[in-house]
Amino acid sequence: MKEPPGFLAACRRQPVRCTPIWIMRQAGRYLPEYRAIRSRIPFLDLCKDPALAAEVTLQPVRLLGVDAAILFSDILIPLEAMGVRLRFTPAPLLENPVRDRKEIEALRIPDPVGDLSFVLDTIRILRRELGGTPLIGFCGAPFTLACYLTEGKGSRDFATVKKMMFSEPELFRALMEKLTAMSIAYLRAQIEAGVQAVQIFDTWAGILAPADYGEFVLPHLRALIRGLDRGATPVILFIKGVGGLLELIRDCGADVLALDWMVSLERARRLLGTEIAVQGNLDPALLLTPKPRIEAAVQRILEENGGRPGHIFNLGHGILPATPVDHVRFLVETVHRLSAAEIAWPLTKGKE
Ligand code: 1CP
Repeated sequence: MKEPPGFLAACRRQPVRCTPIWIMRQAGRYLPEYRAIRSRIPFLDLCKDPALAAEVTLQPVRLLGVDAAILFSDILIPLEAMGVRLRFTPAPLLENPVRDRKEIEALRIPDPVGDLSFVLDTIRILRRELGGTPLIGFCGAPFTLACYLTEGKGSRDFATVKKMMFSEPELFRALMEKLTAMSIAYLRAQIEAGVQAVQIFDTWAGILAPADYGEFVLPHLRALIRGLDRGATPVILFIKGVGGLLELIRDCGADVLALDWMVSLERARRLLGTEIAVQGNLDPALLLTPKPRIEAAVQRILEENGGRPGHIFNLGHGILPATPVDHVRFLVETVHRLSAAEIAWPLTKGKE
């Protein structure tokens, strides 16, 4: 589709001509082209139709000029293959939540090639269609999947999983180990099918105290990343509310840490050191504001990064459905323009 824009180079902390950008939830309801397809087909059916899933994955690449595509699917999709009855309304609803030993033991570990072939077929179509634009695969992290599995739906505090974690740690561990094994097989299959980076969404891990995160969750995340046997494929980790976990997370094995807007890029960089790249971290609500406000926010984030290699621009969480498409296009163009000027400046200066 176009020149390799430096997304993979930035994941590896190599120098780039300008800061690459993609957007969490970049395919979705704010795009009229997505809504047109969704009006004809339920969400789950869309995820299972490789031609259509590939089409909605490509929409933001074509319409916005982002520097990477993310596979169109959902973190909860593999849970269905584990035996969970799943519905989207569009919020997810799990009809048979998993809360006791019998229910955990009944969860099966899917064979991605047999049970999730529609995901792998979508990846193969996309690699043909995308040309030089890299494709990101993904999965939910074991803790975030456990949140939905035990609660049966979204929640503000996910008290069910916390209660299990604190009062029945052996049971919780059995669940986490099963989800880790499933995620390793699933991401390995995605990499084999052609994704060029993977993002692990541990969206809800930020609701834990750092000590509890370190004791109950981090060992499983490390095992997942270690188990990928991924060669050069970069791993990005996203946690909403990661600011309190930075020191714990820096050695988890991920190549890139995705940051939300509640932590400054400058502080995160200081605490993380130079061995890990960062992604982020615009507040998605800023895309609802006039363009000069968006431009100023981009400038501030680039300044906070201070020209360090290994920065991928993104939002701090998913794009809001009310976002004007024109503002997203402006964001992509602004990140490219301002970062190119900033990166070129020291290079030119050095030559004088
Ligand atoms: O009506 C519709 O079209 C369904 C809305 C929708 C969409 C577009 C859902 C239901 N999921 C998705 C796609 C999706 N979900 C993608 C691929 C698209 C892209 O990024 O461009 C990805 C990567 C996800 C990941 C996902 N799903 C996460 C982790 C990321 C995050 O935002 O924190 C989570 C927590 C989910 C669960 C989920 N699925 C759908 C919804 C509305 C939710 C959130 C539920 C909640 O608030 O708890």
